[in-house]
Amino acid sequence: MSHATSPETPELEAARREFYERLDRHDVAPLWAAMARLVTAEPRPEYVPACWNYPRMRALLMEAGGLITAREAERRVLVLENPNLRGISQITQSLYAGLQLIMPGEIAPSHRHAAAALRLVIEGHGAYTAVDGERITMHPGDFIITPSWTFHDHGNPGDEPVIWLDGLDVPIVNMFTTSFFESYPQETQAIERPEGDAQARYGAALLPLEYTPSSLSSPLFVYPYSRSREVLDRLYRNGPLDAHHGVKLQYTNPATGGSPMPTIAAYTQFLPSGFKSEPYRSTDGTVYCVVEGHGSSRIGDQTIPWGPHDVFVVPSWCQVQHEPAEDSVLFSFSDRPAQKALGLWRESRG
Ligand code: GTQ
Repeated sequence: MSHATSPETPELEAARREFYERLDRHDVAPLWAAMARLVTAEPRPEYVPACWNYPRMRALLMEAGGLITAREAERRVLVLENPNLRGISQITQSLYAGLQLIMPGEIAPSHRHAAAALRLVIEGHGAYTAVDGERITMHPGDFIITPSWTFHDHGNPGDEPVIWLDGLDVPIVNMFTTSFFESYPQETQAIERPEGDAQARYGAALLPLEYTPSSLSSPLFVYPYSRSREVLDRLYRNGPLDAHHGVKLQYTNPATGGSPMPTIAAYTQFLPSGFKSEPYRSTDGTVYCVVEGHGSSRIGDQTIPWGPHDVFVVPSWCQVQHEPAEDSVLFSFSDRPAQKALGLWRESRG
């Protein structure tokens, strides 16, 4: 390859240059000039570590609340754009993230799309998301899914603004050119089952008799924070603590044990005061949202401080170490199940 870039004679160099120009006119290019950037020895993310400060984001969201209605916007969302991927609505090269606000009395109309979405409720009470015929009341810390092609609408019949983090696999869907979108004929979808039906049917370590999954996604749409917080607390007390992750759990599809949706995995983790995690990296670039606590994370060669509801991103194969300044809970999501399904995922401890 060095031969290709340093020809032996000026005649050869000129001949090559003339050849490459002719190739170019035929929509052809020499692999040997592209090989090193095309097939890299290890992941080379084009996006960077970054953090979005929640108090600043909240103020901007509230401003948006005075400038556009949820109905007019369809979704009133501030998209978290990776500083190195501006203008293409990506927080990593495979994931989208945004902060959504719904004001008291508002409705975000029902629609469905090929892209799968998750929500992490950040603040406010009294709003709901309806998914596939069932309404879910949102509480801070709750993890909610809206799988691919399920109708979903949001409403806030309460009296407080409600804000949540959206995570979607839009860049994956668009990479495959498989995007579809459809509006529901009415503003809100028909309610077919009472609230709590899915939780009772699938969320109690029980399943309907001889249940066979009819989709690749979890039939359970909400994973309440009250339950996961209690589990984190109990597992912390019972130990042991994982040196790289503290107490870290993955949300699952109760019918399969797999991830709640085929493209995105989500995690919750407890980092006790005084703990410092050992260096870790994996190929799934990961979006974190601080549920509780303050601290900082060393991401590559940067130290990023974080507080409640801040969102930060750890790029693929970038070493991370978390250092909480008090007992902290981090929610995170990544495209790990998609990578695993394709045999690509790797991790390294140390
Ligand atoms: O709530 O349905 O942040 O469709 C982006 C696209 C949220 C949603 C987003 C969406 C939604």
